[in-house]
Amino acid sequence: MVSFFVDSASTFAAQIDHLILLVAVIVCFWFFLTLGVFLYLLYKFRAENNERAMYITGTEKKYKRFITWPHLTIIAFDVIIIIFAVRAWVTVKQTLPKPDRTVRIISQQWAWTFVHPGPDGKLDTADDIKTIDELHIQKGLVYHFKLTSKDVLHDFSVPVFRLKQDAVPGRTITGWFEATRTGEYDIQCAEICGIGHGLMPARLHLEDAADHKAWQRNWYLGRLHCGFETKRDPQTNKIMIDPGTGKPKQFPNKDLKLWRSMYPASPDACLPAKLAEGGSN
Ligand SMILES: [Cu+2]
Repeated sequence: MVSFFVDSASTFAAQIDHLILLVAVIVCFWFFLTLGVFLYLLYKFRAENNERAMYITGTEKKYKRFITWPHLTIIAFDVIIIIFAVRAWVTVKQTLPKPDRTVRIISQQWAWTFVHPGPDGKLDTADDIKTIDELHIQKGLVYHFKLTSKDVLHDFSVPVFRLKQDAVPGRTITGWFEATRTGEYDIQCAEICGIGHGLMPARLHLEDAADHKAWQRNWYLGRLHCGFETKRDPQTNKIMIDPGTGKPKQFPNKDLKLWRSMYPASPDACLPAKLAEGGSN
């Protein structure tokens, strides 16, 4: 029922949805029953019937059942909810299935930085892909995330995954998810983290294997330019000039070698992305 309002895109989303539905059904049932009894009593003991209210001191045992039985019923239904809640908690927070990929998520006032494993599938290697406010996930793979904060408390919230996790400065929190569909969805910060809290959304791109690969490839193409880059003087912070030509000095782009090793069969990285992809521009 919840997925009628928000798409469900993780392996554990259904379990959370069932829990929400269970709570809603139990609460609605008792709410309407209580309301019905209340309205019935209002009608039955209305003024024109001229019934007098009874004065109950609380010392007579037989009247205590009106308190005891509702109490016991509430506890019984609480236990049912707790059983299902603990099961969901164990799945989402306490179980950590073996990961196919790991991503690093860094929160700060007021943006998300995502470090993805590059084409080698491993984090903390030379081909890692770093993005701001944009997370790319391959459908059908188990991901671990390593969540940190650079400044204050944030909360990594992905409604379609039914996942929320606080980010705590000084701690690296590991969690997991597995996407079950493709599409583009919201990521939010769910912890008031300062004046820009409302301006801290990000986009989640769920892709199949081919699209995910294409994104990695395009990301590198977009960065390589012509295989050369300018550099700033570390002392003056000015762009370094070639004294011979008077123009900015060109340094070989450090990503070029990496690109060639990863995509040996691809068109030359010096071409603009559209040309290399076979476009007309
Ligand atoms: Cu935040």
